[in-house]
Amino acid sequence: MSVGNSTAALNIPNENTSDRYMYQPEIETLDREQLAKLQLDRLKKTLRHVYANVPHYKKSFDAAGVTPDSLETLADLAKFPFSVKADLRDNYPFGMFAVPRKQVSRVHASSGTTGKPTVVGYTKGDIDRWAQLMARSIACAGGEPGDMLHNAYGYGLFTGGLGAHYGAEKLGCTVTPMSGGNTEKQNIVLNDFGAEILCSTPSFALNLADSAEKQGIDLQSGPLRIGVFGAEPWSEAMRTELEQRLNIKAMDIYGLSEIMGPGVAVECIEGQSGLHGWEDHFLFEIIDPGTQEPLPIGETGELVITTLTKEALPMIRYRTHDITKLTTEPCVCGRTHVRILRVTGRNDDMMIIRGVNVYPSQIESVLVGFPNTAPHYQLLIRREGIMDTLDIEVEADPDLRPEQYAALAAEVKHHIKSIVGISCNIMVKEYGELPRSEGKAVRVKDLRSKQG
Ligand code: DLL
Repeated sequence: MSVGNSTAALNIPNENTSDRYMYQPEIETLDREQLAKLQLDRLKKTLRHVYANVPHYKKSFDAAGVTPDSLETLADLAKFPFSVKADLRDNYPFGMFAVPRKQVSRVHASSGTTGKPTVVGYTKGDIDRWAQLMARSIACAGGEPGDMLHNAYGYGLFTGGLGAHYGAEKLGCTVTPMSGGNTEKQNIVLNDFGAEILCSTPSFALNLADSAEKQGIDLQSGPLRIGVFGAEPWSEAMRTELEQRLNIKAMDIYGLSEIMGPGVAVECIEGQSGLHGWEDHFLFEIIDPGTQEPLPIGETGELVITTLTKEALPMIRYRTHDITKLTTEPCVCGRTHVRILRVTGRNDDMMIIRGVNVYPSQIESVLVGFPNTAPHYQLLIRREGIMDTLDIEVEADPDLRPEQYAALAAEVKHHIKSIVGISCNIMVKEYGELPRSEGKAVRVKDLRSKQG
């Protein structure tokens, strides 16, 4: 690993990058052919590792008629079976681990909505590589050694808190391990400690911005300069809102516990246009979720990820259910790693309203920044006969009078119809009436099952 911050040390052709920091420049700018060679080598090792050590993979490879030797090129990966969240549940808690439990130095878990959690594990080496990737991600998002970093991702079984924490320390930041919740106290600490970077979900960052105004804390003119926001879908409209409200650059970071946690992909501060997926550690594919066939670069579909360096919990062709597309177009920052465009949502979060497919983030793009509304909303799905209906609760600006709500509702309804293409009912709420996010926001309330 080498760390450099001069153009000469980085050897990056793009002048825009001359004054900024890259954590592992020699890897981040590796030529794509060499990157593919590295991936092939690591993929072969990973396939051998899982086939020898995880009964689930032995069984599923055998059933598909493949062995690790069936892979000669990266394209051969398409012959291998997918893995899904249910595989982790079926092998609960540690059955998917590829090393003896005693070699696992940490576990995390995602709570899920029902039943048992999904458990993930890391060897000491996995933890170290994760910290490196998070350090790389924070640097890519514009963070630098010495920065004061306020970490409001939840600590505990959720990967956000500890994942960001280890990475930030590795980069050389000063970390405040706040975890989620306690909005007012967070603002006091954020302000008094002079945080320069805020790590949180975008919805919680908005909650902090709102609360700061009420507390009389001026975050706008403080040293805060970057937000590293992820763990939930968010829109460009929300980015603009957060950038203006906090006077920062708001950067998108992506990850999932099954693959590692935060730091699988992140936007670069130079481009803010798609998240660099760290291809020396992960292999990204896009598939058609219906036919399950791989799609060419540039087409929209479901993101599938294979880990290339994980020891405790390698995942082969893991179906994320996240919908996005990839691009290998050169990026202004000089990094060569593939960019994953903003994840619009999960295909299991997609709503079908009177036959039209819609993601919550599409609705968010209309609501956030809409004149006279506050950027707080909730979507309620109900069933009328065989039709699903959507009610949108959105808050009015604090200075709007209740007699103006009906006109606002009509206006929002019209815009949702013309931009997203669905008919819905708009319920304008008073400012502060809707619940505020303490971590991952709950945007959709599905009331269909309760209706019987
Ligand atoms: O949310 C890990 C994480 C922590 C990522 C902190 C970024 C920052 P899980 O709880 O397992 O892990 O949830 C993973 O959250 O499959 C996506 O559906 C969603 N998600 C995560 N990041 C983004 C993002 C963490 N930037 C699931 N945009 C993923 C959209 C995201 N969705």
